[in-house]
Amino acid sequence: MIPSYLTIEPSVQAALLQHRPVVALESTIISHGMPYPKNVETARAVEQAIREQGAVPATIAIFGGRCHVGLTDTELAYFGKAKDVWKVSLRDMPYVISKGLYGATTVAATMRIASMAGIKIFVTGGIGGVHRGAETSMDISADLTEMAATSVAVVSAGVKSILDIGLTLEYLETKGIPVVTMGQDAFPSFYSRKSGYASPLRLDSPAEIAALLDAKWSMGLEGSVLIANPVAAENEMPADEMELHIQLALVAAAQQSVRGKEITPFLLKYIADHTKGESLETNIALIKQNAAAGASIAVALSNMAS
Ligand code: PSU
Ligand code: MN
Repeated sequence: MIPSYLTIEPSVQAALLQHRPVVALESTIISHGMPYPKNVETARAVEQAIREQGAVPATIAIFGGRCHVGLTDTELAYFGKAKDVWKVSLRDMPYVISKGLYGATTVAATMRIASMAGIKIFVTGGIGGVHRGAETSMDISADLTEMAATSVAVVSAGVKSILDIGLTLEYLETKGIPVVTMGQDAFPSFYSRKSGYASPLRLDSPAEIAALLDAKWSMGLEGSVLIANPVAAENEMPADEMELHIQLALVAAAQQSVRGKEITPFLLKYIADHTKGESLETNIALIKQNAAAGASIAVALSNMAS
């Protein structure tokens, strides 16, 4: 029985019923993460990259008082253009659902809705985490607490250095969330293949990652696994150049008293605007690479079950 607050698109529902691989995608990246029309082009290309690996994409968003798992092309295009879309983390879900508003789901909200639908693998660009200065601001993303609770694996290009990467890794350890980097020892920092931190774990193949997920969940260890997929060398941006833009973005955020849920979108937009779109190209490349990686893991996981 599908609950009344959930709408599952027919191709996604068919795949789930037949235990075929499905990959969830977030919608904040479409409505708040990239400018139109690149956002819609990217969302379509990401879905295509998942299909090419033999999995079914399910972009997740909220509208009409329901959580939608899998969007039609028209719905996806609407999210790309609309100005009145809420950024929805867990806290905002009941409000946006009860008011029938349009909501783009963050990592936390997307994971929870994916879990309601029975999807185990979720692909994004970068997760939220412990912010720089969190020791006084207490700004820790609900993405991390959600990852502690919900058994959906997250594929990302690591953690963006707008956050405190060291504290984010500590928090993930405290919450018992395995952090695995694909194919290298260094933990990546989204735009760059390195972060200055070693990855707590390394695995090199989708089959090994699927085996880790199966081991975790079959032991009843609830919660996520953070799978870091480093951006390809030809698409990476120099870490020291990014650090300069991040420092300037943080100063601007402080001067303009940006707070709460607005901070992450503000920092991301500032950096995109001040790197002349170069960071946007890296962003698009890495999300497609993550989609292919996540789909291969979903395929390997569904092969284990059969
Ligand atoms: N980090 C990125 N790109 C993103 C986000 C974070 O590099 O698009 C978005 C994701 O939707 C993530 C959310 O779940 O921001 C985290 O927001 P907050 O820090 O307010 O929890
Ligand atoms: Mn926050």
